This record gives sequence, structure tokens and C-alpha cells, in this order.
Amino acid sequence: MSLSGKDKSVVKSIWDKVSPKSGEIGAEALGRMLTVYPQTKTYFSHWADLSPDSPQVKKHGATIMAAIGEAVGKIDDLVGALSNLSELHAFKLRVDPANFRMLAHNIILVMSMYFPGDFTPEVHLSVDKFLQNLALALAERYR
Ligand code: HNI
Repeated sequence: MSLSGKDKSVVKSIWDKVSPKSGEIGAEALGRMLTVYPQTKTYFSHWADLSPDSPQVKKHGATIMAAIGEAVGKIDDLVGALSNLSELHAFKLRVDPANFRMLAHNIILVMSMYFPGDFTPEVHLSVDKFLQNLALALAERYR
């Protein structure tokens, strides 16, 4: 399901609002993913503390959201934009790509918590499509 011009403009404009809070949102989303889908904890077993308030969870949540923010800037070529990260997750980290959807779900949830007024069904739809395309692009090098 490719992104329409409208999806792209909706995603860019909600991202303008979200980006000042993106570190916080990413941390909350990652912390929730680890709690709600505890099987995802296996990939982070080298961290000292996997609780939602841990410094590593907070820092890494911000890292992930910054990467997504960069991808928003390259929304016309997500596969190219995410190729290095895809390679890293496929061959070095060996993350099952099914997990990308679990994180995406939590990012949407937390965005809607932070911006309830802006998060209309139309925005939800476009952000969901964007994150699905991002997950597909991140899975591109798994072969
Ligand atoms: Ni992911 C590292 C981006 C989903 C497990 N991940 C990164 C880094 C970025 C990143 C950026 C840092 C790379 C570097 O150091 O060069 N990850 C993303 C994005 C998504 C995502 C944009 C999806 C939206 N990663 C996931 C998921 C898992 C995951 C769903 C596992 C459940 N990622 C990791 C692990 C690392 C990682 C593990 C290494 C962390 C560390 O510090 O050891």
C-alpha cells in the first residue's frame, strides 16, 4: 500500500508537531513495547535495566525516533533511506521483522496520547500507512 501525496503531507505536518517531543515519545513507545510484548526483551538482554524508566530505554527510544524523523525527510525513498539500518537489523542484530509492527503500534498509541486533538482518524490512517511502509523498508535487506 503505497503512500499518497496526501499521506505524505499529513505525516510531514504531524511530524513537525511531534518532533520537539520525539525523544519522550520514543522512550515511552519503546518502554511500552518491552512491557506489552515481553518477547521483544530478548534483543536487549545486554542492557542492565529494561524497565520503562531505565536510562537505556529512554536513550534508545530517542535514537529510534530520530531515525524515523530522518525517514520522514526522505519519505519518497524509504527503501534507500533505511537500507543501512535494514542491513544492521537483518544481519547484525537479527531482529525478526515482525517486531517492527509491535513498535509501530506503540509509537502510534503514544503519539495519540501526546496529541489527542491532532490525532484524527485521517492522521491515524496516514501515520499507520507510513509506519507500515517504514517497516517494509526496514525488512528489505532480509534475504
Ligand atoms: Ni532498532 C539499534 C532504529 C525497531 C532492536 N535501531 C537501532 C538503532 C537505530 C534503530 C537508529 C541504532 C543503530 C546504530 O547504532 O547504528 N529500530 C530502529 C527503527 C525501528 C527499530 C527506526 C522501527 C521503527 N529495533 C527495532 C525493533 C527491535 C530493535 C522492533 C527489537 C524488538 N535496534 C534493536 C537493537 C539495537 C537497535 C537490539 C541495538 C541496541 C543497542 O544499543 O545495543
